[in-house]
Formats: sequence, C-alpha cells, structure tokens
Amino acid sequence: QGLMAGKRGLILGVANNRSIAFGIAKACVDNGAEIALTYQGEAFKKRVEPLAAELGAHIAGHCDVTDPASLDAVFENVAAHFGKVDFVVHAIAFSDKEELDGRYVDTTRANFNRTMEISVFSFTDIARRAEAIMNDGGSLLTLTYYGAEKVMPHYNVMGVAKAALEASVRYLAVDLGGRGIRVNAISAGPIKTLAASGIGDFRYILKWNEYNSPLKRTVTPEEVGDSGLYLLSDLSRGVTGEVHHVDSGYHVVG
Ligand code: 0WD
Repeated sequence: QGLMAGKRGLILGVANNRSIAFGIAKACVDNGAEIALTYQGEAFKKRVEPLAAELGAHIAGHCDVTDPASLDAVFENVAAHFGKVDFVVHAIAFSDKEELDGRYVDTTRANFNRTMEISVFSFTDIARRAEAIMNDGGSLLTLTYYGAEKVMPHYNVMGVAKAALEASVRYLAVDLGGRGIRVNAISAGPIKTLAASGIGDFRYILKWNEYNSPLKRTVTPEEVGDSGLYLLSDLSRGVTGEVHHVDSGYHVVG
C-alpha cells in the first residue's frame, strides 16, 4: 500500500529527471500517491511528458507562475481530475543568471522584483489556490537553500528571496493551520540541476559542501525526495512552519 496510499497531490517544478521535484514525485508515487505535474511552456512539455508517463502522473498543463490565468487553469484542471488534493509541492525559483554572480548590491530593480515574484510570491499564490481544493490535514512543501540564512558566494538576490520564502512558510503555517493544513520547507544542499547551472562557480560550491559537511558528500534528489515524503505524509502530522535541512548536515558547520 505505502505511506501515501489514497493521497493525491500536485507537484510544480519538474523540469527534467534531475529536478528536485522529480525526486519528490518519484518518492510519492513509489509510496502509493497519485500525482499531477505541470510544465513551463512547450519546451518543457516534451521533457515532462515522458516523465509523467514513467510515474503514471496526470499532466495538469502549462504553468508560468507570473501568469495568473495559467495558475487558474492548472488548479481548475487538478480539481476536475482529482476533486480534492492532499499535498502540493512548489519547487520553482528564478533569477537572471547575470546577477547570480558578482555583488548583491548591484541587483537591478527589475530582476529583484522578478526574482521575488517567481521565487517567493508564487508560493503564497499557490498556497491560497491549494487551500481551496485541499482536504483538511493536507501538506504544502517548498524548497529553499542555506543562502537564506548565511551569505553564500554568488547566491545574491536569490538568498534574499529564499529568506522571504522561509518567512512565508511561517506565516502560511499560521494562516492554514486551523484546518490542519501544514506548511514546511526543505533546505536542500547544492545539487547539480538546470536551475543550479545558472549560479556562478556552482562546481566550487558542490566541492566545498563535499569537503566540509558532516557526511562529507553532497545530497541527491532522491534523498530530498525521501525527506519530502516524510513532510508530505502523515508521519510529520505534528510538524508545521519548519525549515528542514537535507544538506548532509552542512548547516551545522557552515
Ligand atoms: O542546488 C540546488 N539545485 C537547490 C535547489 C538547493 C536548494 C534549493 N533548491 C531549490 C530551487 O531554488 C528551486 O526552488 O529547489 C527548487 C527546484 O529547483 P531545481 O530542482 O534545482 O531546478 P530545476 O530542475 O531547474 O527546476 C526549477 C523549476 C523548473 O520547472 P518547470 O518544469 O516548472 O519548468 O522552476 C521552474 C523551472 O522551469 N520555473 C518556473 N515555473 C513556472 N513559472 C518559472 C515560472 N515563471 N520559472 C522557473
């Protein structure tokens, strides 16, 4: 049967099979969940379709979080397909590559606003839509990074955005807690994904984590997926407003 038997959820942010969201999706499906995925535009549609087939996932359509009409359509699609949902995963972030290098102080107004809209506001926007179609006791999960807590090289405006995202987790946990809906984040260690490839000197960050973390290695999307499974399942029913580090323990030394 599995930990997630009878549970249905929406997972946003699968770009390819190395995406953290894919690791979470696989863990959920392997444990009995039924899931829906979205894709961002036609280019990603082709990559997401075979992954959805592999997972037996429903495709809820195109989702660009800067376009509210696409979010409306996705949530209508999910409501029509599943009725209610039990969990929603938000694994979406974006900042101009040019600004994930150099100094934070040089961030432009336009990229600051865009980074905040896509990487922070989208989670709140999605949480409000999710609440409307979520069973009591549901679970919301987002992805963050240690750059929210400490200055990490090149993370710049994304670190400021992740700090705001982590604060959002706490406020949303209070807003939705009355219905038993939980809101948590995983702070993942660095993983080589499409999004990460935009960060300057990412290989150095990976090596630094490998040498300095207590476990002396980096983490995999599968490991983040297994921790996600805990936060999305009833095993964590007493946990909300939490930022859970899945980073080989790097945060205790870094
Ligand atoms: O080291 C890492 N890779 C870490 C990533 C360490 C700690 C945290 N994270 C976070 C990221 O900041 C992000 O929030 O994990 C989350 C997932 O990132 P990822 O798995 O590293 O990256 P990737 O595989 O590139 O997925 C990012 C998703 C893509 O998915 P879809 O299929 O939806 O296109 O974010 C998407 C991007 O396309 N995305 C958007 N989706 C909707 N609307 C938008 C947008 N405007 N912009 C980016």
